[in-house]
Amino acid sequence: MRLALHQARKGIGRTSPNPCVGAVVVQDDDTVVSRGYHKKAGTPHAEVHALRKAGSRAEGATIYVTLEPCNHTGRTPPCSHAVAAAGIKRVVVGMVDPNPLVSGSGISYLRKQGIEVLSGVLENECKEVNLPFVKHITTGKPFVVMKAGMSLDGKLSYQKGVPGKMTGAKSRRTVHGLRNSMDAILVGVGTVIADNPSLTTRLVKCGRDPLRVVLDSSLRISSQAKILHLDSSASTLIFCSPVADRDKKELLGKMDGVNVQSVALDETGRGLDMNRVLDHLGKMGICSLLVEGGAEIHGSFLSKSLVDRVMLFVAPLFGGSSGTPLLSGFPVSDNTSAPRLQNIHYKKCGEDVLVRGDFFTT
Ligand code: AOF
Ligand code: ZN
Repeated sequence: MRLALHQARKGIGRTSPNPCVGAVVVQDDDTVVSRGYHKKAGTPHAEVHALRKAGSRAEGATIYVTLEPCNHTGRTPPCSHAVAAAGIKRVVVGMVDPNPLVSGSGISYLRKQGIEVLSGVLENECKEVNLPFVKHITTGKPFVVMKAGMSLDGKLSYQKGVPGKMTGAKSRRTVHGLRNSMDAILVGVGTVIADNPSLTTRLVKCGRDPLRVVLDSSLRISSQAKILHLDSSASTLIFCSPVADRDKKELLGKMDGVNVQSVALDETGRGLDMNRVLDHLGKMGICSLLVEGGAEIHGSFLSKSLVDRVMLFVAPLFGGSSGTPLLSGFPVSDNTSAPRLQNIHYKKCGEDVLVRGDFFTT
């Protein structure tokens, strides 16, 4: 199953809205016959790749697969049938498929064919690989990761509205790797105006730029902003309010690789309705979203409990009192009401410390 997980991870950030799945065919004497992984939605599933490579050597063998084999005809035929037809004797499954079209039916089909099935092997590791798929298939919304690079005193910059480096080179490379694993990156227009970021994966070998999303209710973005002029296959999607300037909306919408989408305001009437933004992205097949700030965006995602995972890169320096804090518009009154992370990991990242934790339990 570890080998199958290694296969599955090769697809991270490339398979949405489908899962990342790995499969390994093994003979009785523990010889690995073949491996396969799911590469892209609409193409053959992991099991099919592994079975095709195995050919007649699948007869009487065990297949290890990180996700229960599907049992329905989607864009591809059911893998449960392919597994049975190949003469597989035993199926070892990492996790049950949360897709309502499958959800245990693949396993019961195989058992009915007289095939031995063992499920739940390295289940947590298998779930970790597919957190975006699980969130998306069960809620229609993407898995949201809040990411920030900050000082020891929780500052994103030294002076408000002026970009300033906090974290080191290793953290920046790690962030580019993280972007490469996500379907979309979201920032507020304040960040675009202050930092003029590219939001690319340029520090990653063979990186793929995710969709860039900007929340800009009154379309303050400059048509010269870098993210609107990148030589990249990924596009930029701007969410604005229904009353945003029509001429500006039309002008931006005509730019190459730029789309503008209006979305209703939230109940305060001041910000865009984040739930609708997430639903819209989910409908586009975006399963994972990296929220990169700034302070208002982080504050509003946290206050609405829309964050699934937090990744904070903390630099060993003080940002000082004139800088932008990590959060804005999100007062916390006491310890009991403070959002508290679970499943916490601490990792050194060059001179910085990466703090990672979740707001969900699996
Ligand atoms: C994949 N790759 O390796 C496995 C999947 O439209 P289809 O036919 O590609 O079916 C997609 C569903 O199949 C997906 O939502 C998941 O429930 C199941 N398993 N999908 O793309 C795979 N094993
Ligand atoms: Zn399948």
